Amino acid sequence: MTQDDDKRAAAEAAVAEVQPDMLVGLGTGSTVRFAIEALGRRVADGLRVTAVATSLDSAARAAALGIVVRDFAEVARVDLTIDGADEVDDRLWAIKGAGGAMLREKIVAAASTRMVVIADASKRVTAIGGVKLPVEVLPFARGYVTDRLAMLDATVTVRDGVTDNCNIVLDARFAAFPDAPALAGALDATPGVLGHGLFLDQVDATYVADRGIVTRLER
Ligand code: ABF
Repeated sequence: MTQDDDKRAAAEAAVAEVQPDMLVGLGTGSTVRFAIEALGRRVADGLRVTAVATSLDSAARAAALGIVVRDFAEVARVDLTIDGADEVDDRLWAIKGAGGAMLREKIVAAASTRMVVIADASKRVTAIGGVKLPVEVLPFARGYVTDRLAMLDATVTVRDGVTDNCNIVLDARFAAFPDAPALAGALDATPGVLGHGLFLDQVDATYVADRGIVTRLER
């Protein structure tokens, strides 16, 4: 049983939730790729659904499998979103954004009636905060936001390249992870911060696979 087997098992368990005529939100990352493949198989078998994607990569992968991908700008509500995470704990708090798609992921999650996170067991932690926190920033605000993060005791690395939204990502490493709701509030209130990888209220359920056993946790 490999890590990919567990990613696939978690993904397939979540895709089993998809019902006919749903508008499905597709997250981003290697675990979600298994979900897109599983959904593609169900569509090939006759399931009628449409999708929106949180990244250009996921949109292209879904379209290549015959899944109808709609422009999210034309959409107000999504029925079910399936996304990955970098860390998730049993409070259903997650850190996302290693793939750089967290801003679109959070918008799609907010629009979703239900949002589920899929992961292999390596992502499950006692309490989130061990990985770097990605922060999407307007390039104009790079110096200001870097300074604000330093004042929150973070060591900041500027990621190479830009996001699908043409913004930059600052990866913030905290020696001691702060109180997550307070940190999310501080980031949300910082001009120039467009999004960040703390997902504290968005996740309705997790599917975590460990050596082939999938455990679902509900909020
Ligand atoms: C997205 O992809 C992210 O929010 C998260 O950073 C990442 C997880 O990717 P993977 O499944 O490849 O670990 O879901």
